Order: sequence, then structure tokens, then C-alpha cells
Amino acid sequence: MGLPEGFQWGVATAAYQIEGAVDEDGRGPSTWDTFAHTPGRIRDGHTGDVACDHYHRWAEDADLMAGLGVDSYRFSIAWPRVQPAGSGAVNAKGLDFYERLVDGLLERGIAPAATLYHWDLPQPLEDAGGWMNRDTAYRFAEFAYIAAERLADRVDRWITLNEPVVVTAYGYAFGVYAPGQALMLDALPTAHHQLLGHGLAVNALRGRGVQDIGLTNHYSPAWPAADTDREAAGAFDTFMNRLYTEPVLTGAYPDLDALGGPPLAGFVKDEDLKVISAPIDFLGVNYYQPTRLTTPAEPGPLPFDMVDVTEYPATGMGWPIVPDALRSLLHTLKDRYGPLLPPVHITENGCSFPDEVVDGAVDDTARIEFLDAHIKAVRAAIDEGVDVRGYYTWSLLDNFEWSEGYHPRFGLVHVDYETQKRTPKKSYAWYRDLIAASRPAR
Ligand code: IFM
Repeated sequence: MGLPEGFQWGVATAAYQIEGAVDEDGRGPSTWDTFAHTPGRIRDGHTGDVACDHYHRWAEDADLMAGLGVDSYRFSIAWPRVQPAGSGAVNAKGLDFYERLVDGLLERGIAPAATLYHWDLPQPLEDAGGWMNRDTAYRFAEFAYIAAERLADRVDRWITLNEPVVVTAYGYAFGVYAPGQALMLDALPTAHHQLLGHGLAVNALRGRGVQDIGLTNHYSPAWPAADTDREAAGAFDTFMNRLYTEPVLTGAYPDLDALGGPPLAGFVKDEDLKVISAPIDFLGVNYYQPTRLTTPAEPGPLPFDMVDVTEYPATGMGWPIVPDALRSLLHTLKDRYGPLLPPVHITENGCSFPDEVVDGAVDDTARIEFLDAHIKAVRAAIDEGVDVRGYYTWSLLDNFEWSEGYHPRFGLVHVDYETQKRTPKKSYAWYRDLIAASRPAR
């Protein structure tokens, strides 16, 4: 593949999507437990109660990663496992689990990369206002400190938040993800409080000697449907691609007037932006698809409407497959932030298809084509001067895809949820061979 020396290959997962064992060893409830158990919220009433049973089967899963030859495994630490109430008492057994996992990864030559928040907020914190409450940012920093106190001697890479825009948009604005609030643009304070939590957590991690810290954002290039929709696309771009990046890299919010929400000024205190813009060591980029925007026909709660992109092939989620949009996104980040942009890791990229086991095998050629094209796009961006240091495929395993339950299958490894049998798909062997071929001959 001709990737730069030291380029890291990985796979990614998240706690609530794979672990299961929601009542075990002192774990407290999270907003996702509550949401998933609320009738009508998740397709077919699926929950993360058992998921991939990774809590018990982590060693088998680590063996699968070793078989791939990945350099790094990006997983998330469930806050409610470590601090069941979200503040106060620490649950040592929760930390023991992550310690077992981390040690098991290191024994297999895989570098752990821990995400601190992949959406499973302890329910007691939500009951106190969740991310609408500024105090949650301070609680998050405390949790970061606790996790790092136990694990930072063995975990080098830490990611504070995963895709805070999804928490604001789906969780608090539209209510389709936990905690299911439909505040529309009144949800904007959750952006500021998550960013503040990020900055405070960076400080806490530095205090534990961590030197490789990043924030992972979800990016989606904004395509105006027509020339007259440029303003609508610009407003979406601000919300999706700039709101959670600009304050961190430049110390200032982008102009949010075009969004038409309540001004953030009332929530931003002196020094907040200084905290938020504490230097990070890498930016985590999650990319799945571009978004096409139009101007709403009637004035509504949002200054843009989304329309389907139909001229490309699509994944099982119906998401258009546009690898070149990843290349252009990487250029946009470089052009926008110049020397302020730290090295990038693609912390998620992947696709779901309705994969089936036939005669003991899963032929997911469509996934191979997807990954191949996107990795080539990353490589092109690197050749053109963007500093990308790694690529994590989403995901190692088929898993709980939030409001879609277990229907979409994003894994390199198929999971039979009845038996928990893992079946590596054709893409697993392809990724393994790609990694091996990209390594310098020894
Ligand atoms: O499964 C999710 C993940 O939790 C966050 N990023 C997008 C993935 C696919 O939807």
C-alpha cells in the first residue's frame, strides 16, 4: 500500500455495543440501558443486555485481533462500570475488567487505545440534567482521572469523547438516541458542556502523564443540492464539522448565528475556551458518508433539510459510498486549520451489509470493496500532504447498532447472537493480508 512508516492499523468497538453483562460486577445503569428498555425506542426492542458478550469473551476477541495483526485496538471504557453513579464511589471490579483486557492486548502485541465516552452516560448524571448540566463536564474529568490512574501506565493512547455531535443531535436535539430528548437547537449547551468535559479530561490525563490524547469527531462533507442551498449547507457544515473541532484547535467557536439556535454565550464562562483548546496530540476522524442539504421549503426548527444522495451505490444502512469524500474531508481539515491541525487518525470507517453465514463462511465482498476504496482515499490524501497516522476499521465484530439494534452488521467478524459464535468474514482475511503486506519485510 505504500503507507508511511509507523502507520497504524486498527479495529474499533464501543462498550455498550459489545460488552453485555449490564448487571454484572457492580455496573450501574446508563442512559442507553434506560433508553433501550423503553418500548418503541429500538428496532424490535433489542437491547445491549447481552450484545456480543464481550465482557466474558474478550480473550477470544483479542485472539481474533491478534489474528488480524492489528497494531492497535480502540475500545471504550464504560463509565457506569467504573463509577456506577457517575460520581463518587469507584467500582474496582469494573476497572479490573479493563485491566484484564489491556493486559491481554499487550500480551498479544496490540496497543490499547481507550475512548472514555462512547455515549453510555451513568443514568444518575442524566437524572441531574446530563450534558445540559455543566457539572457533568467536571464529573467526566473525574472519571478520566480515575480510569487513567489505573490504566495509564499501560494504555498510551486515550480518546476523550466519541462523536459529541451525535450526542447533541440524536440524543438531545432529535431524541432518537439516548437520552431521547427532543430539544432541537435548545440542545446546543450539550455541545459546550461536552467540549468543556473534553478539555478538563485532557488536563486530568496529562496529570497522569498521558502523552497521546485525542478527540474523535464525526465528519460529513456538506453538499449543497443546488447553488441556492449553499447557506443551508454552510449551516450544516458548521454544526457537523466545525462546532466540535474549531474550539479545540483554535480556541474559538465558529459563528453559530446561521444555525439560528440560542446564543451559546450564556453558557460559556471565562477561561472555558482556554480549557477546551488545551493541546491535543491527534484528531480522531470518523467518516461514513457525505450529506446533501437543501434550504427548508418552510421555515422550521433547523436551517437545513437533508436529502438523499442517490447517485452512488449504498451500504446496508442506505448510506452512499463515496470514498473520495473522505479524501476531500481530510484536505478540508488541513486547509481549514493549517499548522493547528494535529496528526490525524481515522478512528472509524466501515459499512454494514446484511451478511449471512453460508456453509460456515461469510462472503462480504462488498465490504472489501468499501474498505479498499476508502483506504486508497486515505493513502491519496497522505500522498497529497495530509498527516494521517492510522486507520481503525469499524468494527471488529457485528454489534448493537443503537436504534437499529442488531440488524445492521458492521463487523469483520460475524456474530451469531443466539450462540455467540464468531465467524471471521472474507473481509477479515482481506484486512489481515492488507496489514501483512503493508509491513516492511523483516
Ligand atoms: O456504530 C456507530 C458507532 O458507535 C459510532 N460511529 C458510527 C458507527 C456506525 O453507525
